[in-house]
Amino acid sequence: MSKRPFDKELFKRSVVYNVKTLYRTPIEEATQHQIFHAVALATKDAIIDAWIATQEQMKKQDPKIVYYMSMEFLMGRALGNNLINLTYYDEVKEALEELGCDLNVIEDQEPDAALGNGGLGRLAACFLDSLATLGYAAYGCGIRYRYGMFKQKIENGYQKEIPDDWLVDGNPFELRRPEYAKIVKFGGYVDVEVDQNGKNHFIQKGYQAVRAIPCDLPVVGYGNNVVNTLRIWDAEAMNTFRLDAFDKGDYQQAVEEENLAKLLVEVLYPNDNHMAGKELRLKQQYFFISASVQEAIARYKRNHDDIRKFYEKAAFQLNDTHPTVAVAELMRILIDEEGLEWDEAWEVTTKTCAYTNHTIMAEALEKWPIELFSRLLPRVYQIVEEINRRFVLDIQAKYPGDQEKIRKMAIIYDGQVKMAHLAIAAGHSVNGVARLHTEILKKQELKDFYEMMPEKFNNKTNGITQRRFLLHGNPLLAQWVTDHIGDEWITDLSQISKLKVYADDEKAQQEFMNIKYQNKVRLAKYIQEHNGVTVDPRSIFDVQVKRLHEYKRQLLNILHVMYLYNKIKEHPDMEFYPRTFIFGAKAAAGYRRAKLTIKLINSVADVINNDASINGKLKVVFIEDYRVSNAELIFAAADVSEQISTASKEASGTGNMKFMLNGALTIGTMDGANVEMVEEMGEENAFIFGLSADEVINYEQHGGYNPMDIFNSDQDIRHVLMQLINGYYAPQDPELFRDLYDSLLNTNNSDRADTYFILKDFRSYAETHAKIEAVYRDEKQWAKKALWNTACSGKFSSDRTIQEYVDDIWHLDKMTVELPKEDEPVK
Ligand code: B1N
Repeated sequence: MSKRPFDKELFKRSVVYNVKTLYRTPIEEATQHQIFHAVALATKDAIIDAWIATQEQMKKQDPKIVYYMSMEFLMGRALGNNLINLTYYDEVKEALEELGCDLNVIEDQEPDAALGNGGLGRLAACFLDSLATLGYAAYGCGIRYRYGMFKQKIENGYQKEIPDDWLVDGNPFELRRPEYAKIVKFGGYVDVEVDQNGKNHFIQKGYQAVRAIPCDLPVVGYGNNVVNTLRIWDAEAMNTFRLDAFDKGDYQQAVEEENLAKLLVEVLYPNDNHMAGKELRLKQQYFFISASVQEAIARYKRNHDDIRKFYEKAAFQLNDTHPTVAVAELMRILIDEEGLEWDEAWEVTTKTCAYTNHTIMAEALEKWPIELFSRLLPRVYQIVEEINRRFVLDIQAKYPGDQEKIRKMAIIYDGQVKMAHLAIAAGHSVNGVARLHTEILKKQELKDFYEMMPEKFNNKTNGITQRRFLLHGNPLLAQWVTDHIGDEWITDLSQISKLKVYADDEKAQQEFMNIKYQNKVRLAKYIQEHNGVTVDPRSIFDVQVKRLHEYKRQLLNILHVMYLYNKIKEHPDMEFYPRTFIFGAKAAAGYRRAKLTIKLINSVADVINNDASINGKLKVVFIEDYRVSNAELIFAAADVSEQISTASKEASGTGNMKFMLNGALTIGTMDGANVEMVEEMGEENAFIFGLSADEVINYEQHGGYNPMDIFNSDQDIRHVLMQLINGYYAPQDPELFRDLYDSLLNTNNSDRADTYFILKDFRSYAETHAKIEAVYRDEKQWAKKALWNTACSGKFSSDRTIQEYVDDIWHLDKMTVELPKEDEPVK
């Protein structure tokens, strides 16, 4: 592969020129923000030839393309990542230094592209990185939300949501492509017209329409000239000319369509693992899916005649059920517009579509009322009805007379359209995201489907990109790794196991922990600047960063901190290794209990951080606005990674892998991908505690757990719980945390008390934390385990995950992209 040498002088000239033309300013007087835009444009120039060359290669080679369909892409910042993958990062850093600029400061000017909530959206972003790096042709298909995930401010300990106006200053990497606009229709009714041959044609009439405009973002592969595309759709009104007061009917319609277009792409729903069931959400889903499916078909038809072979050149991966309307939309286009018979269309659809399940949480299951679904998507609904009718026939053929099976498996039942059932019936593959999760799907949640169609089910354990989460996020460790084993780990993380020989090497251990220390200093500085809290980088950095959800059990963590504080107060002279507990989490705006947990963490932090009597042994920090960009700093600086979900509830987790890669030790339950991490590193190199998934499921199904027994018998726990309702952390309002107390002990609502087994797991958690302290005191032992964790993280690259998707589900062809010689003009 030919790589173009980096032309430093050209790049510098380009930055200076961009500052001048964009802002009419000499670089010496430009703000850091202006320089960011200038550098981003210069970087886009460096990308563009490879982007074009990739498209050329696709035309020439005609590879099969995967369309990764997702409501969320949590990309984070692009500049640093693009420079890393162009392999120009160090050179650009140097070039900018010569211009008197610091690349880190410039990177900090870029707003995160936060078009996602948490793990599901970030996974999509990691997958795009891996697809480009492995040389597979891929489109990410999503929505260009005007406002992404809200910004979080903490005021008086409470979360406040601020709109994320990420596009105010424009997006320098974006390419708007109105020439590929598509029209998407909502509502109205379906007319049947019979042609001369007696064939029925179904025509949607009286609808509202919007224009979908693709906005393309480059996805740069690592050092291979491949640049794929993240295509996010913006919405525009069809026809503003119709805003013509003379024609009353049209005027009304035009205003409504204008409002619809604006509203459709206004904002990302800020719920993780939860379905709000709002009409606008279904509209968003159909909007980007219809546009994406139309585009995929248009692209295919540009150089193929036989639409019956569409699946040979396209794969649709549905990122959870959110894009599932794609199966019906594909059927609609194949039948109504391409003229296929039902059976032909069905074969194409099933061979094209595949579904990934990301959760078993009941509240996340997508179900739409028939009334809403059929009103919004009348023709698509007819098709879903027919898919359901045929699927129910299949069930009956397989299980004659078994009404129960139909009740449990039908796509339409009880007045609702069940999107997971649709996705399973209409795709050729159903996968979970970690081995344990897939087994739970097969044995519990999707048991009936597994029994009927076992061949569809498979596992694809999640992964993360080492390019963002080590090479970019932890440059010191990345360099150290390269110094010891070479740089192949950047594109083949299995190589990182070569570090294992250094686990017992004292020099290596010291260097490793020294890098950790420097990263802790970097994070301490960030915390000082952003929180005004001083933390000691020599203390144990114990970190839980992820969305706030009851099943993730941030409450267990903070209750344990309260317990430790009580111990220190009771025994001021006891041995205690200084610890800093770091939290970062956004709560869904409407999730009251989650927001109250944030308030509790901050209230506990206030009391503990201001108690001079404990000599700084304990600190608690809540990092405001946890997001991809500050996550990179946090993972690099962690000693301990908290992965403490109620076993069976966390489908996989991916933060767990980012910590492991960066040499943090995990305290966790046997849940999600933790199970496979422990398999790689060995149980003696992690801190595992708590109920197993089987035990949790057993309690859920057969009862037998009463948190009151623990409350009555364990006085430390009782002490901590009483502090939730006696004003210890809220003297002005002793009742403030009553709801959290009730959630653990009272069965006054439909839920069992302590739904997430926090009290049940508390003792085991506290004992395991005591072990952490003991091991940390032994510096060599800790260093060895930390280094070992990094060395064992090879499996958890998203490169490995993507290769498995390719081998088992998508069957894509690899591309090699050569750039034209520098003096050759690019087409
Ligand atoms: O998907 C991640 C997993 O690693 C996590 O364990 C899992 O919790 C997460 C509805 C979701 N599952 N479901 C969602 C997000 C948004 C929404 O509106 C559900 N997120 C996950 C990647 O596999």
